[in-house]
Amino acid sequence: MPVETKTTCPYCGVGCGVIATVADDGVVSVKGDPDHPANFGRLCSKGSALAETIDLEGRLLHPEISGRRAAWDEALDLVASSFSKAIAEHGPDSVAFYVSGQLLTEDYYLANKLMKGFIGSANIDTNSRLCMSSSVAGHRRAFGADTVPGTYEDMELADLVILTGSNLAWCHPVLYQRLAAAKAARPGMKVVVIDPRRTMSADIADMHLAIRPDGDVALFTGLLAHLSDSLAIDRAYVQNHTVGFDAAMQTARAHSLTEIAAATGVTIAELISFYELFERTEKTVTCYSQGVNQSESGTDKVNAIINCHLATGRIGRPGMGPFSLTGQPNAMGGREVGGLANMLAAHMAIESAEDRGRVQRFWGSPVIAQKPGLKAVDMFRAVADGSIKALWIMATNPVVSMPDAGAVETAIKACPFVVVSDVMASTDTARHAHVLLPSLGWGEKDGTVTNSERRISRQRGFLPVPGQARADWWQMAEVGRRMGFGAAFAYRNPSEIFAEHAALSAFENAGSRDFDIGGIDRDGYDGMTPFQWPKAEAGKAEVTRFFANGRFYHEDGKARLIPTALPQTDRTSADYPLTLNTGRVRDQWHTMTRTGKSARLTAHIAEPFAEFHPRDAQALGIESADLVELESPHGKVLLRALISERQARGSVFAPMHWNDQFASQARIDVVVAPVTDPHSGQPASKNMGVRARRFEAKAYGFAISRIRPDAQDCAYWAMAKADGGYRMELAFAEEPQDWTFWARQVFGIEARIEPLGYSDRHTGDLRLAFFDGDILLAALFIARQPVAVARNWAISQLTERHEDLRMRFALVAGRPGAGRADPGATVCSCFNVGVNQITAAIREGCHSVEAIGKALNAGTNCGSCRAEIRGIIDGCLKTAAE
Ligand SMILES: Nc1nc2c(c(=O)[nH]1)N[C@H]1C(S)=C(S)[C@@H](COP(=O)(O)OP(=O)(O)OC[C@H]3O[C@@H](n4cnc5c(=O)[nH]c(N)nc54)[C@H](O)[C@@H]3O)O[C@H]1N2
Ligand SMILES: Nc1nc2c(c(=O)[nH]1)N[C@H]1C(S)=C(S)[C@@H](COP(=O)(O)OP(=O)(O)OC[C@H]3O[C@@H](n4cnc5c(=O)[nH]c(N)nc54)[C@H](O)[C@@H]3O)O[C@H]1N2
Ligand code: SF4
Ligand SMILES: [Mo]
Repeated sequence: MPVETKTTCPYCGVGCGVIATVADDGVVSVKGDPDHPANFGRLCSKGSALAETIDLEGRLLHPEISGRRAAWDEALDLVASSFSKAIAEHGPDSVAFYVSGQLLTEDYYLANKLMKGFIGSANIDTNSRLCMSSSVAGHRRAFGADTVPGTYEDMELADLVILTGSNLAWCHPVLYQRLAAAKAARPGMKVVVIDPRRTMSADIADMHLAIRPDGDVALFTGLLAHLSDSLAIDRAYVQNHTVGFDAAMQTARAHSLTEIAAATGVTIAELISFYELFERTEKTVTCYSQGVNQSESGTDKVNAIINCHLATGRIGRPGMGPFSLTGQPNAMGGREVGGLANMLAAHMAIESAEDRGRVQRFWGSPVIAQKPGLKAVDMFRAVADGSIKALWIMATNPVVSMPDAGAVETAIKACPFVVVSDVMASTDTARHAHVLLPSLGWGEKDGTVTNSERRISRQRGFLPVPGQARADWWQMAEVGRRMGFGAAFAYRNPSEIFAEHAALSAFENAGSRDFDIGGIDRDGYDGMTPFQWPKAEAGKAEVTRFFANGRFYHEDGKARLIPTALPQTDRTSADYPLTLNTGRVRDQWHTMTRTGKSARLTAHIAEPFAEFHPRDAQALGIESADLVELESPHGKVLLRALISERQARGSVFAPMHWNDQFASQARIDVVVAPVTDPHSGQPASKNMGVRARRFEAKAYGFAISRIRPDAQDCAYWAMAKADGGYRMELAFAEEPQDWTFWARQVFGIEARIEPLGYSDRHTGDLRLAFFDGDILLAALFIARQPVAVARNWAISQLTERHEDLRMRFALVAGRPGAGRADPGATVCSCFNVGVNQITAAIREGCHSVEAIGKALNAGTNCGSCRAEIRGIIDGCLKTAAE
């Protein structure tokens, strides 16, 4: 009998419920959980592909010490003794944990407890510093606590939804679909997208404001002034529940509309129509994500937005409110346990002696951290200057994701003792660990996560424990025990940890703190169904929104409006004249350690790229598919040029995902400066001066290979998983002396296998294929220009049997045989439908997303590609009309 397990998706903060089924033969399949209130059965492309990412290829399956296999006891003893020694010799602040919003709440709770209550330092910070900390700081300034007031349903109930600095269609796809469905059902609803790029999210927008980088403070400060001029202020709410209105207003009034237009790059006409729309629409939700948080003015952006909602009393009521969309599956859980260096557990404040005393009493701990610890960027600076002697990195890959990643890598390499807990054996960070600890991954581990709307759901294991992997909480508890804190870390399972976490949330609370889940069913951990906090009392009807009736968490119970001065936003200079913006693509997750395993997900975008406006590209002499070097004072990357009108002039966009496991030189954070927001310490990952230059390649290449290629001596390579093997893009500054020899090395071809080849001295074209009987082992296509071979067709040859010589020659000719059209780059990853198939269907009369769905199935499963399909249709029809 197949066994079904209800669990939660391990990717984004939407927190979709997943049903995983293990069939009798052990094969796993996943589908959306129709009963889960985040997704009601939907999943996006990444969630739908989860079953393709749980194989054991590349997994770390046993502890390692300095690269050799070790027993758990030896590894844990070494970690505990190294940390204890550093603390004894240099004090508690000489050690640090760098953890992650992808830990489960139980793991996170223990890491925080060990560091703040037992080691006695607050040097625990997390990748949430790079992600949500400006929202946390903004919330705390405005509300007195890190509270997200609204719920997902508010986005469906609103008459106006503003997406600022959020590419919802690609980054919170199921929420985007809920929004699109609500708008389709109620066409009067308006959507405004505020983003320097015209992203896929703009597909459903009534208005797209192509804001200048970091223009948000100006935009919302201007809005506040407009609301006051047009008498849209809710005087009673402001009077009864807020402080600081006059000061905020004074700052807002300091700028004319002309100044706001200049600072935002948005025309006065557009500004007025946006401001008037906001003014007249009471039910407004403003959603924001990294375009807001990851900025030198990130916290001010958050407060500038919240100011407008407080001033109009549009908060905490159905269909209204500011809404911070969290990125990671457990960014919220991490905030609940106080995983940031400047927080205490259960939303208590490290600055407050009373709170510190309370947490210490509850834990019965020997010490409690007295002051905030080092925030991520400062933490790695302290690693670099030698003041951190022992560092434990868990569930994050800072050598890829931290700004100034080159310096971070150097710091980690020089650190006397580095522990990395990960699920994968080789990552850019793991390669520098002294001790590597194998963790349980999704589908194996058990615990809870909290999504963007404060909903706590269970992640449940349904797979056998692979090798010697162990849960992250267990690793923390074992080290705690070995450091001499046995009694406080004697947990047998995550359920006991969760019960303690819930009890702390209720401890001496009585309504004084927002986070209270004291009312959970203590025996119900295994059967827990998703619930939203607060849940102070068992069984009581849930209050799912905060602040409709005031009652904020500052001492006087009032919210704060914060004056937000216009920041300096231009980071370009004569030497670095372009603005670099970085972010995400639809089908990859962060540093690709998991999504990079799925050929289907990789097919959407298989290479790292730099996206330019056509006129900038022209001025730089860059053509589509050229390679381009991006450079800042911190470092350099080499990426494929992508030219599109979606990009604003003067700026370039590059994805954050690619790293040394997948490309030669594409870690974009090597280029990003370690500049941070002064309030939150969050890095400004989206506004950076760079210069771009076309890369002169002597030759370009494309290759497919049955085994993972080991690229050598080439300036550029980018590798991706493909059905039946790997695909690789290549470029050479110098041509190898002997292509056949080169190919044999890179693709591991035995000497007995003779190549089938074709070369044209005149054009420089060269093709080589290696067959073992009728099986294709590898093929290499070389040209002086970017190689024009049909990629998906070539890849399909890896799973084809090449029985006769004609078929083998067709491959070397680099052309699909008769009757075998090339599907083109994948658009729909659920049904593997390529762009050429879609354009063919459009030519045959399918002029809507629905018609394409009927003809090709594309867009009918997860729906993540619907915006792209619409774009292709619009493009084709426009071309046809011209
Ligand atoms: N597919 C996919 N989904 C993900 C993730 C992933 O890796 N892949 N990661 C998850 C995580 S951890 C996070 S944090 C979220 C992030 O989700 P998002 O924040 O939606 O994603 P980003 O692409 O980082 O940035 C969003 C947008 O901000 C815009 N932007 C840049 N500068 C500015 C500015 O000054 N003002 C405004 N208004 N906009 C600006 C960018 O052009 C970009 O389109 O995604 C989550 N979901
Ligand atoms: N330039 C630029 N940089 C950015 C961003 C940006 O927009 N632009 N975004 C920032 C943001 S918002 C974020 S959230 C970060 C994300 O950056 P990271 O956190 O560095 O990225 P991930 O790839 O998610 O890293 C997670 C690691 O944990 C491992 N892992 C997976 N599951 C488990 C588990 O259960 N236990 C353990 N121990 N390990 C596990 C994975 O294999 C992987 O190595 O990047 C930040 N960096
Ligand atoms: S939207 Fe996609 S990635 Fe996010 S939780 Fe849902 S299925 Fe997972
Ligand atoms: Mo994030």
